[in-house]
Amino acid sequence: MPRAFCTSGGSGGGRASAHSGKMLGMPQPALGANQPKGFAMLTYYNHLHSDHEGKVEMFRGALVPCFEVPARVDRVLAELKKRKLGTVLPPNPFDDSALLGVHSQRYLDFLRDAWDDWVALDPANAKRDALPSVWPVRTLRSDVLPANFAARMGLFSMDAGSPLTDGTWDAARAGADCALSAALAVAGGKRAAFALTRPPGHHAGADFFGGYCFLNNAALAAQALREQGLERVAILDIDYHHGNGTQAIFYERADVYYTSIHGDPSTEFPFYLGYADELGAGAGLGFNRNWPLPRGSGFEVWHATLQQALQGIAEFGAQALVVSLGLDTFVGDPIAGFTLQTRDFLQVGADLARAGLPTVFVFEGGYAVADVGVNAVNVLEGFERG
Ligand code: SP5
Ligand code: ZN
Repeated sequence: MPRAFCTSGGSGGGRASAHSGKMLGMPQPALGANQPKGFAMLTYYNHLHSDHEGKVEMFRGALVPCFEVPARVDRVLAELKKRKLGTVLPPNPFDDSALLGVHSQRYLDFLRDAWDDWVALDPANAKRDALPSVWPVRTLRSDVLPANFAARMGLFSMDAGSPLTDGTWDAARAGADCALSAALAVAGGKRAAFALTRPPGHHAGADFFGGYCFLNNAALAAQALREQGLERVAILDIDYHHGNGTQAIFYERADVYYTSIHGDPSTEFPFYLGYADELGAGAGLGFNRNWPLPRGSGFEVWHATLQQALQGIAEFGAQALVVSLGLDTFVGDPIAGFTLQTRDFLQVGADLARAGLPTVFVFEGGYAVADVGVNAVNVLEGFERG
């Protein structure tokens, strides 16, 4: 079945002012006096991000230091301030019920209590990250909630690379507030807003964590835009890794279009999703589009692919755009394989601006810590310059 084309394309005919706002837990009205309309970037900064600080992740049979570190976001914040790119605000608080449009109740209950449950196993665990070591793969049951904590960790996760720590819930929860705040600002008339947060989100599914992600911030932003009345929302995922969680959350829906440019999953994390033949299912058939590229791809091919992804978004007739902004496409990234240069990110921002859509940027990956601030802010500045 072909995509349901809506030729109106481009920006905003159906711009919903913050009407009805039926999302559970959404404060109303969406915008306060401290949230100016207009063009300058509005950044919602997760002030609790450093509460989540994993020590180690499993790699090739060894526990190695985490790549996903607090300094990543510190660098972006410092660069935003240095270049005076718009306003930085703390997020507005939302009730936990605002997460239920994306995540399952039983996963949220698990995640909220996981650290206490881990320490209850053994007080010495307070000094150790929690990592899963057993999973319910094919033929095993995932409908029964195990009493055993290790078994619950496996039930609600996809890898052993995403340590759960003392502050994981608080940090991820405040990050979700940043994404929801950014979405409401954009629904209320801002051209663009940026959720500057970690842990990242796009690998997290409705009921699992993994790939350093716990709550799916981009999915929460897209769902919030829908619930604010925007009928067609597109998610463009430009992290090096396929956003398996985001894709899965919207795979059977026609109202949220997911498209991603990423390393070929046959060799790159998350391995088990992200192929070009994944086009959506049921009502969502035709509303998912993947652009896997070989490890080693450079800006020329990446940039040409971006134009194709943006064309898909225009043909869908998106009224708003959520960008999963990973900077791990950078040539210097320690865990990824594309070769984008720092200057290329200015061009990426300009291309995104040409889509002409109200845009929520959500910070995802990018592990070249010394460069991630400049690279991220280059995208935002390129966008603002248009
Ligand atoms: C949000 C995001 O970008 N998540 C990426 C998760 C990737 N996890 C797998 C990392 C594999 C680490 N490989 C280490 C290579 C060291 N040379
Ligand atoms: Zn990534």
